[in-house]
Parts: sequence; C-alpha cells; structure tokens
Amino acid sequence: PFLQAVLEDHDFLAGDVSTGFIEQRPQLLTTHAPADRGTRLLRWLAEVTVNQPYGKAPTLLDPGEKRPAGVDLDQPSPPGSRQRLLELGPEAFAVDLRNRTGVEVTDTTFRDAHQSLLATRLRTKDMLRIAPYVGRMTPELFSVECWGGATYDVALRFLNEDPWERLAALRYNMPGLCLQMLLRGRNTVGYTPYPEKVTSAFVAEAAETGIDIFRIFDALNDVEQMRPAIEAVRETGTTIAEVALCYTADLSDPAEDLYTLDYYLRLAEKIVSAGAHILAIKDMAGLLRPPAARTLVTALRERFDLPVHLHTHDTAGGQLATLLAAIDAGVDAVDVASAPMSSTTSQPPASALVAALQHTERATNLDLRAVMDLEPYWEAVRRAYLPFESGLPSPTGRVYDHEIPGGQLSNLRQQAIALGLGDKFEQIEAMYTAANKILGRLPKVTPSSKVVGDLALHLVAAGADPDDFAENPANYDIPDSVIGFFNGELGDPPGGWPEPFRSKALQGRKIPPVHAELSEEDSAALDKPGRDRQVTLNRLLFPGPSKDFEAARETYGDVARLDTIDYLYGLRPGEEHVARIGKGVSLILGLEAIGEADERGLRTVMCTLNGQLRPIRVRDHS
Ligand code: 3PY
Ligand code: ZN
Repeated sequence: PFLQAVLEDHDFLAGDVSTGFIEQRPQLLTTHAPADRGTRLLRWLAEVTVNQPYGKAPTLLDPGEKRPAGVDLDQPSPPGSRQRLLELGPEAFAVDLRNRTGVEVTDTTFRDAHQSLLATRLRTKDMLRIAPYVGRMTPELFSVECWGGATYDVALRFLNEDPWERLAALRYNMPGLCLQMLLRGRNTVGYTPYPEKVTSAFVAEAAETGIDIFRIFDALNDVEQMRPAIEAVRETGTTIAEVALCYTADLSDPAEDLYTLDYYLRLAEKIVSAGAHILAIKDMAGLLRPPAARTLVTALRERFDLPVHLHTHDTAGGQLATLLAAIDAGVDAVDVASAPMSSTTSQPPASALVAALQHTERATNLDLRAVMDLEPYWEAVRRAYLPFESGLPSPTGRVYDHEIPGGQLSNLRQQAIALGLGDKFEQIEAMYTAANKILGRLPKVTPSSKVVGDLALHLVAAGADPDDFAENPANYDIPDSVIGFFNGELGDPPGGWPEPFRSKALQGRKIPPVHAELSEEDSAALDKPGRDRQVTLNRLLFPGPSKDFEAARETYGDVARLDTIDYLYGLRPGEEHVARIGKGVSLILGLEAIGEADERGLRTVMCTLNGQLRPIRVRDHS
C-alpha cells in the first residue's frame, strides 16, 4: 500500500508536506481518511511522544525547504546511465565505461554514507524527497548506490520499513540513473552464507525491482563464495556484475608479505574468469594510500580489459588524494558522497572531487553548481538524525593500526559507549588490532569485521590479556561468530588458518548451527517474482526482524509516511503534523495533552486526528 501510494502521489514525491501545505490545499481538511490508518499512526506517535526513545528533537531546519529551487519536477528526468545500460547491454556498457575520458562518479549518499555516519538510519522518505532532484540535477552520474549492505537489515529492524518498497520507490524516482547495491556474496545482505538458491532468488528479485549494478564482494576475498551471486547477476542478462577485491594493509610497504600487488592481481584474475563486468577496489577502511592506488590501478588496467571502479572511506582524511592518484592512473569510476554526508568514516565529498578535476582532461561530467545545490538538503536531513551520529568528530590516523572499516568504526564507538568504555575507545582499538593478528590478519569487512569486532569487545569486557588468550584459548569463552569463522563458515582466509590457535580454540566446542535447508514451500516461493518472493526473502534473511516488522505494520500502519522529525521524536503540542497517506489523502495529527500515568504505568495521550480528539493509551516505560 505504501508503494502504491508513493507511486501515485506526486506531492509526496516532491515532499511538499511541510509548512504551508494545508493552507494551499484547504480541501484536505475535509478529506476523511480511514480513521483506522490515522489511529494506527497516532499509536506510534503517542508512544514516541511519551517515551522519547531518542530524546528531544534537535534544533532543526526543515529539509523540505532546503531543496534546490528552480527544478521543474513536471519535466521528465533526463536519460542517463540506465538508458545507456538498457541500450548497450552489460558487456558493451562496461566497454563504454572503460573508453570514457572523464572519470565517472557514483553517489553513495543513499547507502554507504549514512551506513558509515548515521548507523544506516536514513529513512526512505528523506531519500524520496530528494531523489527526483538528484535524477534531474546530476543525470551524468554513473550510478546511485542506494541499497544493500546493512540498509536491508536496518530498514526492517529499526525503521519499520520494507526494503523492497524502498527500492521500488527509488527506481520510480530516478528512472535515468543506474541504481547500485552492495551484495555480500553468499551472505547476500546478511552475516552468514545462505543456500545458493536464496542468493540467486535475491539477485533476480533485486534486478526485477530496480537494481542495475550489483557490487559483489566476499569478506575473505574468496571468489568461490561470490560465484553464485556473479552467475545470478549474469543470468539476468540486463544487469552488471561489479566484483570487488577487498583491499587491506599497504601494498607499497616492502615488509608486507601477504597483501602484495601480486596477491591482488591473482585475485583479480580469478574475479575476471568468474565473469565480472567491472572490477571494483573496495577499500572499506580507507587504507589505500595514493602511491598504492596508482600502482594497483595501473596494474589492473594493464593486465585486464575491464573497467576499474574505486571505493574508499575517508577515515584518515586523505582519500581525495587517493582518488586523484587513481584517476591519474586511469581509474574509470570513483565513489563519493554529498559533502554534508561525506568524510571521516564515509566517502570523500562529491563537490571537492568535481572541483578538483574541473578544467582537466579527466573532469567529471557533473555540474559543480548542481552538486553544491544539493548540499543544503543533506545538511538539514543529517541534523534530524543527531542521536545516530557516531561521535567521531574528526579524521583519525589510528585506522592505519586497527584497520576498522568505516561502517564498523562508527558502530563500535556506539557499542563502546554502551559498555561504559566511551572514554576508553583506545582500548577497543588496541584489542581489535590484537584480535585481528590472532585471527590471522583478515581483510576486515562484513562479516569478517564482525568476527574481529566481536572478539575484541568480548576480550575487553572479560578484561583478558590478548597474549594469554592467544596461548590458551581453551580457557576462555569465545563468541559464536568466531567459532563459526574457525569452522570455515565464511570460507578460507587469504593468509591460511592461524594454527595451532584455531585447533586449540575449536577443541571440544559446540559448533552453532548455520541456516537450515530450504523447505519445499520456500523454495517454490523463491521461483516466482513478486511480492510473495520479497516477503519470503525478508523472512529467510532476517526471521526475527521480519516478524517484528510485520507486527509493527499491523499495529502502527505505514510509519514510513511520517516525517522523520515526527517518527523519531513524536508530537509537539500546538503543532500541526501532516501525514500524507495516499493520493489526495492527508491526515492532520496533533497533540492536546498527556495524562498522568495510572497505577499500571499507562498514560492517555490526547491526540487529534483531522481536528477530532483521539485518546491513545500508551505505556510509559520510564
Ligand atoms: C557492508 O557490507 O555493509 C559494507 O558496507 C562493507 O563495506
Ligand atoms: Zn564502503
């Protein structure tokens, strides 16, 4: 229902639902939406208002007001990379990318940027309000990375949103641009490998719903773990398999004996033979320094005919230099984010890149003015998500020691605070470094980064000495993820298994079960495209969160319709809150008063729905 409403509702797409909206549309005041839907939304709002799970609303700018002026949304979006892909097909599209003079640009604002800065909390509504502008103002983008990674899990688990509805709505709103997702090989968008059929059905459904470019990686650079996903993408016949080598350490370091240039070239060779259309360098922690970027990009482009796409995180602050070195060496495409959603654990800023290359041979096709004009919106949006900020206020060079990937670094800082170690983050960093060494120097990215992080947090919480743990693992509890890793669940690590540590650690332990085999019914559901398959995938990938999501939708309705400020912080007395729930149907929601808690801790929240009083009973958890 949400999707249908969104697709039909131009005003919602334009996000024109804030101040002045009602004055301009007096007819809405007499529209009576089904009370049921309104009451359900009020239930959510009343609960948030009473319990304030994220505290009080921060001082806000209305993002809607910050959208660029002078863009005519009645004009269709210009054709772009997506039409090129449809016209040329995947193979020729890749050749075309390789032959371009200017560097091509992927915008990660809708996925990795908020995953790395705001705990992946960006809501669909904030994406849809700007998506039509992105499509019209920056139609020269190579792609918009907007799905996959942690966004799927977080949508279901924390946002009460269906990830498939988000994808379909983004597809509708950016018809000219290739939409890109991050796919964790056989782990798809989860943390452990699923049966092959889940991966192939997932890819088919994602392609059907709107993904054009699949960036596929395996945390241990094990190509066999990526093969089913690569084959599933190739089978679609219309979408791109962009296959990543996960970069770690420093290949320019003469003392590096594992992650050398030779290692990456051998890996790339396997990736190319497995059927990749594009090679990606995935520098998840921002460790790729400019000289190494030059060496790697030059070698990859000399050795293979595929175009090369570079992804990095600006954790230490120097990655614009890395992008420029790679561009100088001929890299075909790079990833950046809108400036207010960039830097530190996120990608480097789009405007800085576009400006740096302007008037040079490799200039992007993007209009610097347009890129800058999109920034105020994102600045306003970011403010609304203040409680999810990672607390990393500046770049950190310490990443060269601990090698924590961008998304995880922001997460671990939050976890450290929860453990009462907020002021002792250096302890966690040091333990992470030690845990990585004990586990055999892994490329660290979901889910191998989770294995290292789980061990580090566990050892810190136990007050363990890492040297003693390395010597006598049998004396310690070990997190399930570490046992699963040692049991080979995630594939084989590049440097081989750390022995005798692994055998000692596994001895006498119960191995936690991996995913069950598919039932016949589920297997049949995965064969048919459409909503049933989406719901089945949600359930197979994230059983608990999917169930909670279904229950929340039943209780609260489509909370994705609410503005973020209302969704996170609730109702404010004396203010009119508008929720557009369908074509020409708006609800006006308000707060009159909150009653005292009774002996069972229940409060009556006097809400209004289209001007009529609606008392809602809410449990006060304080
Ligand atoms: C993910 O797997 O979500 C990542 O962003 C890895 O970098
Ligand atoms: Zn990333």
